[in-house]
Amino acid sequence: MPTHSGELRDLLYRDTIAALSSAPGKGAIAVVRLSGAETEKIVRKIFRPKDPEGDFENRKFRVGRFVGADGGAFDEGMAVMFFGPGSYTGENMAELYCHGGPGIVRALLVAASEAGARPAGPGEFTKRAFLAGKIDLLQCESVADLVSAETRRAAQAALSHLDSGLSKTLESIWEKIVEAGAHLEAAIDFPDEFEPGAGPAVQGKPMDEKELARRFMEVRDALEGLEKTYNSGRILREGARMAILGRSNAGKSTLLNRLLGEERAIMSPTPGTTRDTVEEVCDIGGIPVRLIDTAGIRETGDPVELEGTKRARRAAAGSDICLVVVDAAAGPEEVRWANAELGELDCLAIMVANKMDLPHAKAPGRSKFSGKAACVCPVSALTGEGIENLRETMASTLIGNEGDEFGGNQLFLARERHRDLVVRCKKAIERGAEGLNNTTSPELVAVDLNEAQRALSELLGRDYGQALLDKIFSTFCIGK
Ligand SMILES: Nc1nc2c(ncn2[C@@H]2O[C@H](COP(=O)(O)OP(=O)(O)OP(=O)(O)O)[C@@H](O)[C@H]2O)c(=O)[nH]1
Ligand SMILES: [Mg+2]
Repeated sequence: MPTHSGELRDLLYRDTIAALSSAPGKGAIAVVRLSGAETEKIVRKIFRPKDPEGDFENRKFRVGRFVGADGGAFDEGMAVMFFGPGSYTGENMAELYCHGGPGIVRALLVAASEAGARPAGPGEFTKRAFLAGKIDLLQCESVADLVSAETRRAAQAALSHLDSGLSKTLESIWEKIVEAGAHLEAAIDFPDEFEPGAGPAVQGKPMDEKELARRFMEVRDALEGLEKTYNSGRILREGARMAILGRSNAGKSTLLNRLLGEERAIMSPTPGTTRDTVEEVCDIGGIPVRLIDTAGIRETGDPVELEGTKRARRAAAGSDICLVVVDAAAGPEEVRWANAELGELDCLAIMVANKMDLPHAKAPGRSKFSGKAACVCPVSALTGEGIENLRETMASTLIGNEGDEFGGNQLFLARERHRDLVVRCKKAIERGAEGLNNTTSPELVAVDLNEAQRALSELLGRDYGQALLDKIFSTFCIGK
């Protein structure tokens, strides 16, 4: 991986940074991190080891006391050195473990600062790792995603990016584009040989226009496969919104409480109980889902209820999927009502046939909602029957199996930046393939291929500007 020398040199020789890496506030233990050329010198000034005869060894803890500029000790803890270039940032680094009181942390940061460190900016440790060529830009982004993952599954998706899953897939696409570029270049340099079956020998068999166009389409399909994973990736990273809609008294609030496992919303036999929307995040099959309980929809002259109904529709419009709750004991008219009243929402829906514990309850068979097929989940929000199946249906409807396409690695595009660049690359490849099929001059096809390469390059962080770095790292925690 290339190092990014200019900026790196500045960073390496100018300053050593320090920051609290654990969460701020009171805790049992806090971790302060340092990185930069002066790290060891600073640690020796602010940490007095219990075994003064010993010395720092790479990645080995030492017990001792933290001291301020006046030489007074203020805490007991541990220090560990990570010597470059094998460290996270590639520079000399240290982690100091102190007791997690805000007073101690402040004193330790002041001591580090007085000894020559400056406070780190957001994500500056990871930025240094990037500039030192230790990790690529996609991996940097996955570090931030890992830190902010709300569920185990979201963390797994981020981890697969950190393990270079996405980088490797993109690298293999890059290589195919470079190979196609070499053949195209040869066609430009030796135009007479750009005939079917002829052409100069470029890395193995020569390629004619047809073969090149076929290769272009292969690349295009791979990019499209990646693009398709975006919605699922976004949902895993940012969470999904799911409004619970239905007629008054269908059991929406009871369902919300059942899914949350706590009595969050008020439930009652009186229709019109829920007036305003009630939101809560829960883990559905590893996906962070914001459930929004809404006011029941019914004809009413009550202005508060009318406003509640408006808010319910607004919540539905901003949702990834809606749960349409119907009272299964109220007859088939309930489903017709749901379609008539909510059909204009035009959103993906799961139909929840509630109150299945009642003697006359009957769940509708396959259902359509807003003209689209909708899964029907028979449940009893009261007893919990069918809730596990509903959870599974919610998870599979939200994420599907797109992530499995890449060798079962659960690879997802999780950021808009990634999706946009994949689409830009795909479009350029499509234009190139079209050019080849229409026997456009190879020079023009080469322009498209260059554009595809530029997009991939930007995605992999080989080609980046300060603005992009600032944007990415500004979302990081300080200390990461
Ligand atoms: N038997 C049975 N009763 C249920 C079930 N779910 C909800 N109920 C009852 O139906 C009534 C209405 O429940 P809520 O959860 O308040 O209904 P809602 O859809 O939120 O109603 P609004 O907020 O008024 O729109 C309450 O008396 C619940 O106990 C169920 O699965 N089985
Ligand atoms: Mg309610």
